[in-house]
Amino acid sequence: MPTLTPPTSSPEPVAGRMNLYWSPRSPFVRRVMVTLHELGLAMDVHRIDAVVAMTGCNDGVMRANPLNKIPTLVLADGSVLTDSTLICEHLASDSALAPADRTARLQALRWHGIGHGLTDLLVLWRNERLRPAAQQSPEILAAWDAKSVATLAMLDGDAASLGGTPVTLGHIAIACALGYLDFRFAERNWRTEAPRLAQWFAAFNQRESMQQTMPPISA
Ligand SMILES: N[C@@H](CCC(=O)N[C@@H](CS)C(=O)NCC(=O)O)C(=O)O
Repeated sequence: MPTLTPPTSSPEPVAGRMNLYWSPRSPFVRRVMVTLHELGLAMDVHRIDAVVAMTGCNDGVMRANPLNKIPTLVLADGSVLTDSTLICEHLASDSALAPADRTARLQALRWHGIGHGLTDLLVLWRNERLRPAAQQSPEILAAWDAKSVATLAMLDGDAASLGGTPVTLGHIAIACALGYLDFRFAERNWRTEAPRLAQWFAAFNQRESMQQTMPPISA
């Protein structure tokens, strides 16, 4: 497998380039990075390492994005995009990742929405699990469990379709959500719940874009 030179990285934005507020552990950032790799644009982005938390503010991120979220993409002309879905759709707008055909596009959007929604749910679920045990809500934890089970079952039914269509932003969003399940919910063994989806993911996960964006093993 060829080794790609990683995109440049430093604590400060570089004028005249695309600058991405980035972390290797964020599944939302990963979706943007996979999209950049699939488009052959990964080398064009300057990464700015950003540690963020719901419980605080990162001054550097806040200067670009008052919502304090990553990914935040600052385009070469200084325009700022503040949400992974918007960023991916902007990057892919003239490419096959966002098909022009109406039916294919609708399917891609649907998968993009479900993949993003599953990621959202998993991140919130993990945040709840990180709170002191006495402050965690058993109702919320049970509801997220039920919703994730239902989402995986739905996606398992779409596995043949996912495997049978060219790669879109939807495929990327679902793959990044499943990658996050492996990263943060390793004990769950989701593959027994969704074996056909697991088979699709095993193949998709071999793509260079996925391999180059694996989250680090350590916490
Ligand atoms: N809807 C946003 C969610 C991004 C998000 O929540 N990112 C987390 C890191 S994984 C974050 O920036 N958290 C910091 C905060 O909420 O202040 C997107 O899709 O980009």
